[in-house]
Amino acid sequence: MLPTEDTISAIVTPQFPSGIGIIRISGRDSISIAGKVFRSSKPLTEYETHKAVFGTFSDPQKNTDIDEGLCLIMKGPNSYTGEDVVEFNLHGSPILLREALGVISREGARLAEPGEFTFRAYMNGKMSLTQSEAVNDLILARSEAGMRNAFLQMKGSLQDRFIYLRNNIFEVLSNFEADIEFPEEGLNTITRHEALERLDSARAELVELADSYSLGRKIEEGIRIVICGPPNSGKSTLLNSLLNKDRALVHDTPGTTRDIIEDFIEINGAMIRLVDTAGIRDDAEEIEEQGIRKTYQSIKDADLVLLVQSVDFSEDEAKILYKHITGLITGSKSEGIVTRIYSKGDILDPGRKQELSDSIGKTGLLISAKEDWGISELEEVFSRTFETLNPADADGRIITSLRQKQLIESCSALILRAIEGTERKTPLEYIAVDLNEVLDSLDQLTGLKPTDDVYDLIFSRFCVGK
Ligand SMILES: Nc1nc2c(ncn2[C@@H]2O[C@H](COP(=O)(O)OP(=O)(O)OP(=O)(O)O)[C@@H](O)[C@H]2O)c(=O)[nH]1
Ligand SMILES: [Mg+2]
Repeated sequence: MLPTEDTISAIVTPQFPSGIGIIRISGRDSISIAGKVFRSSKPLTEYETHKAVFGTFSDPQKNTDIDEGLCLIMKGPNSYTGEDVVEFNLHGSPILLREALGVISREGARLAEPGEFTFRAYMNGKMSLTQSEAVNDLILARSEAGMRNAFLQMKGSLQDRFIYLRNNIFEVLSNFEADIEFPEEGLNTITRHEALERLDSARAELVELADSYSLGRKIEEGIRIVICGPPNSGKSTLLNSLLNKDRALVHDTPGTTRDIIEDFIEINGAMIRLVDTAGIRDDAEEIEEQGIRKTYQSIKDADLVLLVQSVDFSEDEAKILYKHITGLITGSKSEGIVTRIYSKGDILDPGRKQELSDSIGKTGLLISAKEDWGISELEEVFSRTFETLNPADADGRIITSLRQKQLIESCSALILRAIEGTERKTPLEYIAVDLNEVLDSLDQLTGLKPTDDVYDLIFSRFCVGK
């Protein structure tokens, strides 16, 4: 565990040339250290808290001025960390900022470890563990959906649910304990039946939360959309067109793409991982064959498969391929996961184009990557796929941390055992043990009961300066 008594400091903005760069100091000596390195019209201690002060940042030992800028003093506990915090807004030169940080550290502030400011915020009760985890998710968010989920969790959406669940279970447990200690006195305020109902609903919510993890990963890592089909059908051209850049080689030789090519786009707030694959055919040579095996694996892992076939491709062969591909996808998700894309629509004359478009109806999509039509309709298909995966009312209650998932799963397993025990009329003492363990796990989740490895487990993964 890191010490929390000393004063720490770091550059908190990215280190490349920019308009402004910020250095933060936190800890009990932060204002006195700031007073040694920053000159303004009156001593820093005489300013009110949360007031920006203009002045000169200098090196007191060398007696040289380094920069002009603002100094913001935030006295604890009304600061990010809960301690006295000082932030300098200087010019965003990495060399200048490093020199200024060197001066601050020489005057007594230790260089902060990754995530140490947020660690202190947690240790000082400014935020819970789930909120701290959300801070990092917010910084690392790669899509609007991820950002929104993280923001709501940082504001406490998940925390509130855990507290609600804890209160519910605590009440059930208190009733059971009253029954154990004073069985004659009828102290319990809720019936067995009510207790069971509460445990059931707590468990249902925990199961839902644990299940949201796979969506949480998808929001962070992107939903997987796999482009597959026969060689030369225009898969790589479609990839490039969606990405708006020349990511993959395109050539009229069948078998141009032999390996998996991945890239990301954000569409309507959703992060999408596009996967281009080697064309599928029977008579492939050995290297191509290896590529096709990778294609099959990608299809199995996909959230949506685009089966791309040129409009002049034989419909009989296309049907066989469609069957083959849907056959690769097992389980409940095979429904509606494969969308047929009829590519190179531009090679058809207008009459034939209309005819084909009518016959496809809603079973697929006619596009031309060359002439750039049908692409926005395809993007709408992506958005719909994301929406079906991401229920709109789940805002802020999609978990993204494996730590949380494991603790939630252990809670729900213990509650299930308590429910079964209650139903079987197991002695309440045994059930109380399980419920106590649930409370313990919930406290580890929220951080109410800090464990020794909490810094290593959570905060060390943050960037320096957060
Ligand atoms: N007319 C027309 N030609 C296209 C279109 N899209 C792709 N092509 C052409 O079709 C050929 C094959 O394109 P690719 O994108 O390399 O096809 P692929 O499916 O990735 O092929 P493999 O990687 O070999 O499996 C190239 O000559 C492209 O220029 C389109 O929308 N219209
Ligand atoms: Mg290709």
